[in-house]
Amino acid sequence: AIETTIPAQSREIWNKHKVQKFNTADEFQERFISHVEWTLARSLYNCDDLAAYQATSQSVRDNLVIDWNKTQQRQTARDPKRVYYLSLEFLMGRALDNALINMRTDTDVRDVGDTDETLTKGNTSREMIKNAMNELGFKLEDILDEEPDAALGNGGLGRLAACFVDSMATGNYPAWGYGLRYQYGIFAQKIINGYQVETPDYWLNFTNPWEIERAEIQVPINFYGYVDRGQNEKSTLEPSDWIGGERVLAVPYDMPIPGFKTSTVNNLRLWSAKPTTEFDFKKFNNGDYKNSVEEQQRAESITAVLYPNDNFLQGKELRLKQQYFWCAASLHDIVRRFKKGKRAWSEFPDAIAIQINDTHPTLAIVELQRILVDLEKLDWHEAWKIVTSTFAFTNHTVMQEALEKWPISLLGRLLPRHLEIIYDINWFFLQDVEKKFPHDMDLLSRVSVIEESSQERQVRMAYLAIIGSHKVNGVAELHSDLIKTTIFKDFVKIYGSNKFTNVTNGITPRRWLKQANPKLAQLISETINDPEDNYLLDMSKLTQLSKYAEDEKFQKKWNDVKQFNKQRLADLIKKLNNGVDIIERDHIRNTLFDIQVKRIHEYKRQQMNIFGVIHRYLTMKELLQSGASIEEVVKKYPRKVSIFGGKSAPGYYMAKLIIKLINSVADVVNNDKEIQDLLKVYFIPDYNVSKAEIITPASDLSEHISTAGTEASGTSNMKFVMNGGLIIGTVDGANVEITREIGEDNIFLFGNLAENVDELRYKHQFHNEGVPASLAKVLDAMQNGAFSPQNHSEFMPLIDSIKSHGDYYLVSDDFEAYISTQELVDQVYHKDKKEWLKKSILSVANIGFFSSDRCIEEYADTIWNAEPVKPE
Ligand code: T68
Repeated sequence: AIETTIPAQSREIWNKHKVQKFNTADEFQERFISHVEWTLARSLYNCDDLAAYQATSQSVRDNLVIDWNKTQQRQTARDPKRVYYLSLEFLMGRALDNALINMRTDTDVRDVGDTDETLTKGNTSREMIKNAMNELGFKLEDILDEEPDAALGNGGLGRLAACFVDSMATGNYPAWGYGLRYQYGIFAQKIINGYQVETPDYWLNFTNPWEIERAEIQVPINFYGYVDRGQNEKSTLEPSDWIGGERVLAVPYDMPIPGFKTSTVNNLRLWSAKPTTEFDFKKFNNGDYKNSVEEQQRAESITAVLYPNDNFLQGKELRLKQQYFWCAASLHDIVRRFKKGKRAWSEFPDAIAIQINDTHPTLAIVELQRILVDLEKLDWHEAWKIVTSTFAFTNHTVMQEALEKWPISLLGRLLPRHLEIIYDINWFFLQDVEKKFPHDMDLLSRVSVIEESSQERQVRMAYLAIIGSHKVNGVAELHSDLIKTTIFKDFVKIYGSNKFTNVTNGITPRRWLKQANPKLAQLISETINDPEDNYLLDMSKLTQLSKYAEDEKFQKKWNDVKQFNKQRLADLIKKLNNGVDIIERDHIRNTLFDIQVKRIHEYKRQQMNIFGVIHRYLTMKELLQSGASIEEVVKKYPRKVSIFGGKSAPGYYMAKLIIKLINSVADVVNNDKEIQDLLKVYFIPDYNVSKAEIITPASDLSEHISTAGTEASGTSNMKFVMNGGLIIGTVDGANVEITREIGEDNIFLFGNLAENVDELRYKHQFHNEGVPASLAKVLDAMQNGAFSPQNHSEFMPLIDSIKSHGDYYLVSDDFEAYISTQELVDQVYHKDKKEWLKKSILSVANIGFFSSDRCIEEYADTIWNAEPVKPE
């Protein structure tokens, strides 16, 4: 039984007034209006789209909260093993449309004017709300557009966490996400004169209807201070007092996470920093009132802003503060919940699994050890066994510059007790290693959590995460293999290879198919005769599409959906381009949409893509100048638009220069009358989740062309294929498994393999063999100012990186293969449309493996040992 302070005789009254979900359009409208009047204090006379969005969201949230409460009660009563997903980033995007798709109502959803016969049983409430909104005088599409993205993440890692909470709720897992409630998410990107300019993303401007503040919960978090072990020189392994210097409060904000076709609603708990109500009276009495208030205000800065780096470490003190603040608050919460069950500490790992999303939450490992030893007085080794059986660690990168390391001096000052614990963890670990591999001093220094070689001694967070976890996983097969043979090789030797495993990433088909591509979702559900969209839960059902791959009638419908989505993207581009069309309406149908949208990074090689565009442009011009007719040019280079999008870290010079180059090339190419609109280039500013929902369904081709071995997985590759786009890509990350699933005939792979990268880099370092002629043509044009007439040297750093600085990302090694593969793409797309459509259909038919539901099931079975808790 669940505890309550309400006396038994009062229950009847509570039950009599039990809150109810809206189930019909009429009930929704009533709820909507009451929120307009009571929650927003507005009325019929001043309800604009924004207010309508807020009232709709509040109404939907009411329904979710009812299920949220029931879910929490059910989970408390059944007391299953709980899963906690710790991630510094949750790139959620918008919530309303997703909630409408996922939300269940208690009874069948009754549309306006529905009769018993027309009732769609158990389908989503989206259509019903749409009609109900119409009757109220609003268009659902406009209302949805009012919602700001919850952009609390940088890229793939943050979006993965968002897909995971969706799938954990859908799979009925008793699982919570823990993160930070940044007041500013990832910056908004403006393009001014071709350059990226960052502007703040103050997403909480108009209050957030999706969050529930739990102001009554305030977890004190300490920083700095010193450790006290009394007079008699106790060991650091014994309970110690950490006397804190600075204290702030952590206040949780909860976001309901509805599962699809289930009434399970899970929780995403985001912490916000607040000053303590304790007040420095000494300062106050000295007349320093202003200063004592200012000190308090500083507390809030901890959760003010998301660090805008993807795959790069910026070792700032405030970032480490964020990490500890969040780890400590989350663990406090988790431990408090565990203690309510009055179970033995030894059962902690049977009750709880904690997954850490990259190394950002590694301090949670140390914090749990501290709680168990210092506060709960457990023996060190007993505590450590509990800790390591509880945690598991996901790695997302092999790139050196992204591996987290914190200077000892900083960590010891901010968290003096934690540093002691880290030393002791390391000491016991190195003892074990020494026992297994006696006298291997090299090995000991290689695997030590403390890096001694650099000028400043540093804590290697990834090693600490490995030592403190029972499983370590990579995010695609190739990547999981690579970490075992490269960065974590020594640890495989020490622990054996069973500790290291793979869980290939996935994406939620609710957002990335049903929500982003309603037309395709409808065609699929009609074709495989699945009106209730059960395929979104069992994506193997998509294989039924295979039999229509060559069916011309079906191909036409398939193509019509793609045309619709391309038109939708063209409309968005027109809007972003000050109302000016980039692609003429009539040409959309026979223009290949070639898209690369993702964070801008040298390893992702947007530079190679734009060099390819330049190559195409120059060659087209040469053909024309040598007297070829436009028809002849079109044969070789059919119509194409190259679309880019993505943010650069604000301090990443080369990435910013790549953005500028793309925009400069666009300027020249788009205004060149001679090539008659056969080639267009466009950089979509401020790429984010809600734009991705429009961009992804519109691709004919998307580019996933990282240097082999650098992209851990990639997830947009999965999204594009799920939406019927083909891929041009390298043999990297999840591209490998995508190829295995959809068949190598249905993907355009090219380039050197990961196993050859070291050798190629070595070659560049010691023998400058120059670049291939095709690339030289491009680089020469750049150097001659073809795209920077005012400043011929503007793009020299990009040229030098290839010609003079070792071409670390191997652009020159892959360029020719890239160009010729692009030409192959052109030929298939324009000469053999049927073949193209067949590839597209077969790709979607076989993409089911990449649902994040499969991924979460693998985590649950092989790492968490957790079971779903199904609603009755
Ligand atoms: C991405 N990593 C991987 N990191 O690059 C991508 N880094 O291959 C993979 O598909 C994805 O993770 C999901 O597994 C990131 O997105 C970051 O954003 C990041 C953030 C902070 C610090 C370092």
